[in-house]
Amino acid sequence: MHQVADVEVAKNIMDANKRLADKNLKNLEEKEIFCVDFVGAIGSGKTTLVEEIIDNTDYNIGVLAGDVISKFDAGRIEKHNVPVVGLNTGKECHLDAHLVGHGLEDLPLDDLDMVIIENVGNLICPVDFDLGSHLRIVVVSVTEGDDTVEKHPIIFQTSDVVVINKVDLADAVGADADKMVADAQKLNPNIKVIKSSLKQGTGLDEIIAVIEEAKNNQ
Ligand SMILES: Nc1nc2c(ncn2[C@@H]2O[C@H](COP(=O)(O)OP(=O)(O)OP(=O)(O)O)[C@@H](O)[C@H]2O)c(=O)[nH]1
Ligand SMILES: [Mg+2]
Repeated sequence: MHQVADVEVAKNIMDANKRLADKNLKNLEEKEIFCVDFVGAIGSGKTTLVEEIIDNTDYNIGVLAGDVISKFDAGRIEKHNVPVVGLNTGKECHLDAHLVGHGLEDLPLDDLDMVIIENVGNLICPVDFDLGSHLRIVVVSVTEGDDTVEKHPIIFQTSDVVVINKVDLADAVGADADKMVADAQKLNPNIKVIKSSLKQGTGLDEIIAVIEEAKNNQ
């Protein structure tokens, strides 16, 4: 009996989140704003990637930066002179569409053509929570171990692009980045896979090109 109730609660939460995600997407599309959300492991390079995209494109970008309790990432992004809202999840390990909806209210949407959302670092919890974006990019790095992709299949099956970052450190940590590429492609034949070293500047052009293409096809 208890089990049935648990499933119902989870289903209701998912349904409510989906409705709010659809509302966020409609709100963004009415203003012709493209939205990309970054998920990925803790420390994999999500904020670094957001910073690089801001600095290397001409889009009018606004950012929603998710963090559990701090505003560290929002503070970093603010230094790049773009509007940013820090979203604290408290004890939660993921953003949800409700929080994102409120974050969007605090961005100057009329001045923007792109919104970037950085989720809390986690490869499991964000999976079930659509936020209303057009493109989901999952960022992992070789320093998490080259078995990271095969151990967390669902996030790679539900994302559009995977960035395998910190390839400059692959030899140092004994990780095989090409294994991670193959694992991602096996889990999701439709996923676009990009290897990068944001530290050394490799892979960034390809990531920006993928975002640009998705934006043009919006
Ligand atoms: N060696 C190396 N370090 C990198 C690379 N990309 C990012 N870093 C470093 O990795 C650390 C974590 O990067 P962040 O961008 O803060 O990672 P994050 O995914 O936003 O982290 P959380 O938001 O805490 O989950 C920072 O010290 C970055 O400078 C890379 O390609 N190579
Ligand atoms: Mg970050």
